[in-house]
Amino acid sequence: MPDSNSPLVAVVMGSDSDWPKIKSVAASLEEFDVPHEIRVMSAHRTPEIVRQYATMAAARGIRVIIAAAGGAAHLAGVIASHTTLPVIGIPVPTDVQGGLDSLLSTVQMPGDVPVATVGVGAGGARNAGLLAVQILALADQSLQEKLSTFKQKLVAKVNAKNAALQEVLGGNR
Ligand code: RP5
Repeated sequence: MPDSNSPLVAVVMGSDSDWPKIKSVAASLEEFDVPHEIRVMSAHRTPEIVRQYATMAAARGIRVIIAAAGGAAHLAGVIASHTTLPVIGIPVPTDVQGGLDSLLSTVQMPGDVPVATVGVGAGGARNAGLLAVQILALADQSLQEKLSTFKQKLVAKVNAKNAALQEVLGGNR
């Protein structure tokens, strides 16, 4: 039986080489105090581990799975094939046009097996964490309140940037 400290979000990636490119996913989960676990597993190199992990995740109390992979990026799709949990895919940047290979192989899922794919790179990884928080917030009032505060801070942040730019422009634009 999962306890209150049990991870609600699983972050998995195809290789440890992905971690430096996607670690902003963990920062966004930590910002909202969402318990999570982080694992390396590969759809191609450890297919049986991936199958078992995806199959057991819901019973372990996981509510959202975030899967990052690069190149022939099949990890998110394979996980989605083994679970009814929502799966968010992070395409990891590569040398092929910045990660276009990862993006297309993550996003172009066949009908019936959805993977909510975010953008390539650090912004996408951050959004994956935030999207997981938003999914959890549907059934968690305190997370909803934290998200409202987060949105208000965004407005204040952009307003401050606008004010700073107006200073630089000297009121001439
Ligand atoms: C993918 O292959 C991984 O997600 C990684 O992006 C890529 C390369 O892996 P390594 O060769 O660096 O282990 O499965």
